[in-house]
Amino acid sequence: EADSLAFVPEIKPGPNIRRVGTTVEDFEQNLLSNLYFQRGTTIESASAGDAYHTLAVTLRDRLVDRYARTVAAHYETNPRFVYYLSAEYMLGRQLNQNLLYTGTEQWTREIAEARGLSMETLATLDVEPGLGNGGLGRLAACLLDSMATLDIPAVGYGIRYDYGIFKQTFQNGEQVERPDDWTFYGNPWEFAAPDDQHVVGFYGKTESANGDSMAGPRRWIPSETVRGEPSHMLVPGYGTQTVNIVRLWRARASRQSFDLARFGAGQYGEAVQHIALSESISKVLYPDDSTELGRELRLKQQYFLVSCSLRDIIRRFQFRNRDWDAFPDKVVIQLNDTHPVLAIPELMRLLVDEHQVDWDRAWSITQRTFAYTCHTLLPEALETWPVALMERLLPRHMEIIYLINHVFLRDLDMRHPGDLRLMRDLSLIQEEPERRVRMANLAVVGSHAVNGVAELHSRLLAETTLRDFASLWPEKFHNVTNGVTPRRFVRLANPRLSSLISAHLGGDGWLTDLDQLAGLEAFADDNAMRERWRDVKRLNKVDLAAYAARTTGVVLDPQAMCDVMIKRFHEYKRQLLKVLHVVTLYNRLRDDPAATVVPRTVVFAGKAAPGYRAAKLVMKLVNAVADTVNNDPRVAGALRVVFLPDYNVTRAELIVPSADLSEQISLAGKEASGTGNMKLALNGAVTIGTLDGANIEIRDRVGADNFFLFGYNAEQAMSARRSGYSARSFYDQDPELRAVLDAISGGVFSSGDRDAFASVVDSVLGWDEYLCLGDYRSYVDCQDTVERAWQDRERWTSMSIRNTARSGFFSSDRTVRDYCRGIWNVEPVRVPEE
Ligand code: GPK
Repeated sequence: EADSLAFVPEIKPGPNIRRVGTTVEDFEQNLLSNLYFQRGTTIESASAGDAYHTLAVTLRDRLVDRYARTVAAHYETNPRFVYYLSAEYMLGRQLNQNLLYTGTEQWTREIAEARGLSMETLATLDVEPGLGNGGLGRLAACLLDSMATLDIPAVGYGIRYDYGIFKQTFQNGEQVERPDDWTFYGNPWEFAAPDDQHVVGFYGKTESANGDSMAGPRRWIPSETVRGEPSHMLVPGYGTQTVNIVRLWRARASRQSFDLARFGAGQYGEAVQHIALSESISKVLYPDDSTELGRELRLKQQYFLVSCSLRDIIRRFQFRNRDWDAFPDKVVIQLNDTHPVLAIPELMRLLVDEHQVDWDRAWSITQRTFAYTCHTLLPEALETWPVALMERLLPRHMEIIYLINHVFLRDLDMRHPGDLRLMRDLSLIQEEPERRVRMANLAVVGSHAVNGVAELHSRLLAETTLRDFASLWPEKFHNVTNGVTPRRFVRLANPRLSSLISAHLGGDGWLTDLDQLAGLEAFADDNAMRERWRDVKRLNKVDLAAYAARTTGVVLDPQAMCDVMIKRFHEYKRQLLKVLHVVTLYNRLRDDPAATVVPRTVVFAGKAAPGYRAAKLVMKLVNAVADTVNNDPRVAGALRVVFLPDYNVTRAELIVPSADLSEQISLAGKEASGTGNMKLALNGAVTIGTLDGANIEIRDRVGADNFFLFGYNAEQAMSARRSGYSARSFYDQDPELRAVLDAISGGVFSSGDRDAFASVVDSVLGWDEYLCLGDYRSYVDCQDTVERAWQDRERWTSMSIRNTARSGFFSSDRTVRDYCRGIWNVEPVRVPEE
């Protein structure tokens, strides 16, 4: 079968790039014409779905015009491209973004409302592609947005999962996962290119192509193939003409896979079995966050992504270039964690076996091409794959990995003769208890740059997890602190605050130059500003309360402090510590209903990996505590707890703008960076947090006076265990903590059932891996300080304003600039308007 139809997706400069109209009349004409010709209906008979779909393709048309000019400019310039390889993208809804980026928001509102259609209705028809789990996937989307905004030539490569991250509901307080069939009604934002497939091989054997050297060239004869079918979505920059793309691969069975004979014989299941098997590769996103998952299908997914993307990258390179040595001058491939690290042996294979480049030259090209971002320190998140599985699934890649390892260890032995400990630790192969390939080691050896995602994380990577590599190649190691896009997480999520900011800064230049937020500093103690700032928060909270009432039935008080903990459920993030605090407040109120406390709404949201029992039990505890608290008249008006189901980008855009207090309470040294912390600070939430991840940098910038700090620092957390940490001693010595744990284990939140949460309490009283009890007193006291600060309304508002004013650094535009300067060495390419 032909590899592909050799369709070349490039658009060359020429007279055929169209121009979209510039008036509201043109826009309305485009809408009517698309309704008629694309949707095949008339204005009289159009449904809301027709309207949505038509609007989407009309906006897409406008972006196509920019995209065509972008590709033409790239063709002429032949610049170095960033290729971002990521198994996850959490793009968020596209409609409101594209209305903003094309400047058609107002027109659309007028046209829609004249026909009795609200923008809110249209927005709810827009489905968020949930092609990721959490921070890592959302970071990928923020970086794409910023690269386009900064005119960086870039393509994002990923997998077009049929089912994204599961939909979360609760039954008896327990998480229930339902499939996310996100394209059920079609996806108007994407362009499919079924005539541009790549063939991907698996299994089979290798044989020599000339001579017997493993250094190749060798031939790999796969025994199974599937096709990768691309589609792409447009990634517009804000305030610029650049439109990049994110190209997503979908697995398709080869054409001969349908068994007509069996179907004819009535064996309908068997007839399509082969198709189902092949297509299972891109069927579903693995819903695991920060845990390694050794499943064959997962490894196939990873290789599928890598193989299709590299073939595409090489074809794009060859379109304008011939000499392989120029490859790293035109291509930098950023590996988003270890998931796409097979790209390293795959590029070696393509160069050596298919393009006759000799090994040493290929290795130099490969190392100069790749850069690797590590997103964790948790050992359980560092991927390794059994050698036996790799040998079976990807026999040629395994040979290549062995050879890379051989050369690497030989050089290592020359630099550090006889250091067997070093060889064993740095080897790409782990020997005990089972031979496995260490993907992080492969990534470090095969890349010219390795980065962590916040200062502390990058330091700890170099001092602990990747210590020996960092001493070997100190120049490879970088820090690039994460960031978030202010377009989505301030302008789109929080239009009220955005207007207020623009009014005080004299325009919306801050949206592409977030350091301008510093101009708000001058108003931090201004009474009129503080009044308006509070108004914005209050109105946002009214919106949130309406949503909470509609979806959960829980009634929230917009005057209460809105205390939010929104993130994946994971033990290291310590939702449990937050629960201990909530129960503390509850106990205090029950003991003394007259106690003057600050009215507070605690908002939780987040998903847990379906197989992560400990996290799911904490989740159930949150729901149980919420139920008890919300139904206890003694605490009504003082404390409310709500768990908003199905946290995703859309939900984040709703919750973040109403937050007063941002909970960033992971055990120090565990959260690589965090990015929710940045979104919340930018929206004027004050953080209560540990010295972990980017919290440290947030506190450095917003100032210690505008940040509530508690708990162990990373060094203390690491040494606590060595100095005989005993969770039990905190329980014994702290009556308030004792009362909290006794209430949970005594069945206060489980209708008297003492077994329901016993394992939560036992595990925290026993080993307490994440030192919840050790940090409890410091946390609860700090929360008391928060309440005193809240009672000084004016002062709190000033703190809130200063959080926004001083968080400009956390724009993902700055992150992308850091990558450009420190790692990518790429230049922007301006796309002309005409
Ligand atoms: C890190 F290792 C992982 C992972 O598998 N998934 C994921 O979302 C997160 N992450 C970190 O936990 C965050 O601290 C960080 O901000 C985010 O990646 C982006 O770097």
